[in-house]
Amino acid sequence: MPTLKRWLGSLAISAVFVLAGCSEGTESETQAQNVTSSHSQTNTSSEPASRDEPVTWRFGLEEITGSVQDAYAEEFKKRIEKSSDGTIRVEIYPYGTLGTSSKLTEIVREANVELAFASPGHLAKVIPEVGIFTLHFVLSDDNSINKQVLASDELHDLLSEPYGEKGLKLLGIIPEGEMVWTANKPLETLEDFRDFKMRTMTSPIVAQAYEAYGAHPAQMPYSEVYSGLQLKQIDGQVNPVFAIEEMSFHEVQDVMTMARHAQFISTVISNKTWYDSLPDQQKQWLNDVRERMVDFIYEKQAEYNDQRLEQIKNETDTEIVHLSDAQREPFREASMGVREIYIENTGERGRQLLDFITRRIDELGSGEQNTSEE
Ligand code: 6CS
Repeated sequence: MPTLKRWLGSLAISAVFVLAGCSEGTESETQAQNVTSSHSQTNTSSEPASRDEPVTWRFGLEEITGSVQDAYAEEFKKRIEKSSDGTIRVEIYPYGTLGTSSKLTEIVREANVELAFASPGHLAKVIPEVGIFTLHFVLSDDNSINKQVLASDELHDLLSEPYGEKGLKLLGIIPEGEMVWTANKPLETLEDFRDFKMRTMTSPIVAQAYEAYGAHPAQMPYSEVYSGLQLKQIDGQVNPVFAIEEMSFHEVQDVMTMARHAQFISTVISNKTWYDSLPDQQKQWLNDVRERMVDFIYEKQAEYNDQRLEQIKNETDTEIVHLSDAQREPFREASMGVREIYIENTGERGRQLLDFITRRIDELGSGEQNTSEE
């Protein structure tokens, strides 16, 4: 019973977090310290001590084993270990072993872990510009268009300064699937959101998106969502299908509403000083691998989301509601004010990011090509 197994996994996450008395951003240092102490025998500097002692890159995930982030990290590990002929080893730390998303970012900034996922829904607390990826109705419904924009050098260049100022290097912008609302009723109109307690990730800009719909957003870490739904502390949550299935959220919710309002986007980060001081050869392996993994992860996330949707349809009586373009329109209109809040928070850099993404999505959507980026 894979669902039960995964649920036990997520129960273990909650237990670890509750025992550690942590919440997103206020968690004790203990779990992060464990990673350094339990690997005190491992060479984590960038220079291999000898052929017999490879360097180790630790990779922290915000998701459990079997997730999209896990698929990325496993493939990254395979490719880096192969390119480096075993002189680099990658150790993967799934969600629950190091801490919440905010904690992961913190330990990468402190250089206690070399690589991690950092999703904008949490990371925008630290880097407000990255909140661009949490805005609704910005990206295209067509992921081949999103890929051309999100993997472009121009977008990475616009984000590298905000990441760099926080001691981080942006290594990849990763799609994880369309965001889907879950609740015990269909969410088809703004009226359905009135006074609705919607769990969101922990950055204020994500919560503002749901305030604009009339909801009461409740920001909480991923590990607390299942129990929050079960105990009716929250009425609903939003995540891609693969995550809804593997975290068993559909087991405590009756309806999934697909409004195609946003993609779940995550980013891969490293400590900037660590990255800058990598030997040229290692940096090249890293950059070659991450560039070549773009197609892999677009395909993999689609496969995971499609498979898990089929599983939910076949194995549960979850109701699945698709909003029509006409039904989406009031949400699109209500979301526009949040773009102004984003620009107020981020100034000129945010405006440039928003202009760049919306312009490129429009151009590509209307068939225009900018050959300098493709
Ligand atoms: O909802 C969240 O908090 C999380 N959702 C996913 C799909 N990945 C990581 C993130 O922390």
